[in-house]
Amino acid sequence: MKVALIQRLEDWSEYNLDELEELCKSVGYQPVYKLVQKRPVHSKFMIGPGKLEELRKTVKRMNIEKIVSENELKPVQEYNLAKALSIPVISRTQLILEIFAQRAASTEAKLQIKLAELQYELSRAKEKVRLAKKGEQPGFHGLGAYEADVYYNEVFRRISTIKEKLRAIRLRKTLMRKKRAEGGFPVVALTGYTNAGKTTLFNRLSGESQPVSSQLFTTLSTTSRIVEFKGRKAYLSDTVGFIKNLPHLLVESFHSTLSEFIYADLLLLVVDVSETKDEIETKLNTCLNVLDEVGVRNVPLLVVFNKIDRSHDYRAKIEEIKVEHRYVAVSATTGQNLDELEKVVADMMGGYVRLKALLADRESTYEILSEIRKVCNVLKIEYGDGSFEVDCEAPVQLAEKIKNMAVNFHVV
Ligand SMILES: Nc1nc2c(ncn2[C@@H]2O[C@H](COP(=O)(O)OP(=O)(O)OP(=O)(O)O)[C@@H](O)[C@H]2O)c(=O)[nH]1
Ligand SMILES: [Mg+2]
Repeated sequence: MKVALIQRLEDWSEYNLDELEELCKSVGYQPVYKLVQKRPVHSKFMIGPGKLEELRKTVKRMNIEKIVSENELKPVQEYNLAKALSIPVISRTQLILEIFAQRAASTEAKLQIKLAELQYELSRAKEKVRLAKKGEQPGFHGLGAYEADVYYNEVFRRISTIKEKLRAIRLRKTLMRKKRAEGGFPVVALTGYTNAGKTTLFNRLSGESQPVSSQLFTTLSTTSRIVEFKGRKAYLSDTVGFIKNLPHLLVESFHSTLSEFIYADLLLLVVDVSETKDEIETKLNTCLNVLDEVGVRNVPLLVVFNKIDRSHDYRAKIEEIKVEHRYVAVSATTGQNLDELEKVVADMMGGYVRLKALLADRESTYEILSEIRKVCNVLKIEYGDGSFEVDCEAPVQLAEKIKNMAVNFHVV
């Protein structure tokens, strides 16, 4: 489907149609025309009437079937534009919702999208109802004034139902998280801007083959695998990425996915270092801000500059950005510097203690020895004089268990 992109700029706003173009391609649209106008908002059409006329002619000439606006549109502006151009008009928010709706696979992701869509609808329903009552926008969705009220209430009721279902899923997830914590492995979470290479890195480290692509928002739901970092096992998880100006209602609906990071022992914030310095900086800050917004504040964070194979001057760019966090620079595709990454992750992820213990040769000892072999980074297990000498790095919970059984125990 051929689409035209429009953006109205204020003095303070930034041109963003290149990213909008990528988003359009992600949903399968073919952007064929871009219109940018610097002017104050026009109450009826958002853009000025002159530009609108220009756009109308272009739409006809190029057989454009849809308009995508970088700016948020009021219902009345959306209505007037669509009427003047005789094709549908959507905003960046709706476009992102379309991508998510197209890709959502898990029940939770589907419910979250439905919730975001309904909340978007609700935020606009009030104005639509008002317009319908005033007779200014007669019969939107084919509804009269009375039906408009009914419609508003119906949206509201459906939102409550979905929230209820999501609560149930979240409860189940909390229980699963608890169980996992009892397993004792630290949780390492991949995060970062969409398309930074999170899944490529996840696949590299875990030996998985989750879908990867240059389209935005390839990953929408979370995957976790046990991965070893220099002998230390951890749950590594990969999830949905960030984007600037993420519609607030999407932040809200995805709150549960993003807030999982609160429970992580370490965050790997993946950044595409092959882009321009300004781009890198904006995206890095966007991610840090969203993390802060969803309440992730006290989790250790490692910045992973990715795609160094595509940038010869990445060192200079990193230098200029002045990153406040510890960082490593890697290529998930070629594997360059991943060894260093693994070392730093093992060092930063916490949750492990190095211990030496002496375990008497009893029936119960064999059970714990097999657990140690499975879970710990074993440096030495030796038998002599009726007991086992153990030197290992163990998750804290297991270390506690070993301590309770040991004849002799100390943390190194
Ligand atoms: N050259 C190069 N390309 C990479 C590297 N890592 C990832 N890519 C490419 O970057 C694109 C995005 O990779 P993904 O792993 O899907 O990125 P993501 O962060 O998971 O993206 P979303 O799930 O869409 O948010 C793909 O085309 C990858 O092949 C790298 O180290 N070098
Ligand atoms: Mg991904």
